[in-house]
Amino acid sequence: MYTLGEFIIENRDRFSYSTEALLRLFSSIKLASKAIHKEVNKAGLTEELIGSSGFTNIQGENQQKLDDFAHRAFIESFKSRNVVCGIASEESKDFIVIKGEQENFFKNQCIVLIDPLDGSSNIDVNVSIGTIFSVYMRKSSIQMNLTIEDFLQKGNKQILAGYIIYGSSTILVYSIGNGVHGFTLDPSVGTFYLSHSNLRFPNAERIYSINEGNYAKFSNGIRRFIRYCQEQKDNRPYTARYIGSLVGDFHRNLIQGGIYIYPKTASSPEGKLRLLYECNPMAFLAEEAGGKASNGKKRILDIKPTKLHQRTPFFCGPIGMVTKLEEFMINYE
Ligand code: AHM
Ligand code: MG
Repeated sequence: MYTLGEFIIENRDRFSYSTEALLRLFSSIKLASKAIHKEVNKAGLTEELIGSSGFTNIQGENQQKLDDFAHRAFIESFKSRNVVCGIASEESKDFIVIKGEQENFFKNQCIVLIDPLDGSSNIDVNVSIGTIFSVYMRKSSIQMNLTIEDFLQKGNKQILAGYIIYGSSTILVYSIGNGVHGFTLDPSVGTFYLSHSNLRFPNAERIYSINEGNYAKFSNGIRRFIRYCQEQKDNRPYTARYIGSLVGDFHRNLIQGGIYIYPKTASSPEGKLRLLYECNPMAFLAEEAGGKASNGKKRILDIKPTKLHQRTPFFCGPIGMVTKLEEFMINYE
């Protein structure tokens, strides 16, 4: 019974910043995720938790009540721990500045990018949803105001990334650059325990995950890759699995061996998923787990962002599968 807190302290050596900062970050993340776990698990019981909040977010998407709850839970949790100076969230047009009580080198130096509740169209139907988070050190001097450039850093500058999946159990998966580790919440005591040590994509290539309903809108290269997935290989084609929740699809593919595919389409010419708080953290985890993440031409972690809510095509999974998909895109576009 190895708790997340104990694990962080014993495995902090790859975290080049302060252990205190790391513990404060996780204190915020654990608290908000437990509050969301509690709400998600009773969502079917009360009208106050399911359905639309009545607002539209910056993406033009209908905000769900739990999207709003999760956004506020994380903001409040980070605000009170003197470690974060700015947050950008899927649910907020602009970044949010947090003024620390005492600003010194390791306090209030972290920038958080977060999708508080991803896959929220699955809330009302009791299917897995998740939180995706990503942390950087601020670039600007602590004497200056935060600027947008503090948030528009390449993914390869992340110091911490992870997700929480609210599924048949609630699991927190993270990396600080020393592998990918998963912790399952025991709700009876409110503690995360180590359950998935050093997660790696298995050698098996088994699954492809894509919204195939968009087939007619895909490029030739993507269509050819889908047909390749459906061909017999070692007596069976790849299995298709897609639940429309990036965290859920990624988590399954990480454990069972599969590729997640969200290409650009005729109606989403830049892709659907957001680079900063969906793709970059997942790409960081994928690489730490021995996999690969690409926009079809370039490593996701090397893309220089230009906008907070920038979108990108996203292909992520075992190296062999992602490389094969890139070849199809080059050869058949
Ligand atoms: P969201 O942030 O509004 O929930 O959208 C992101 C989600 C991802 O979790 C998921 O993989 C994708 O959108 C599903 O999109 P689609 O319904 O077009 O397949
Ligand atoms: Mg999202």
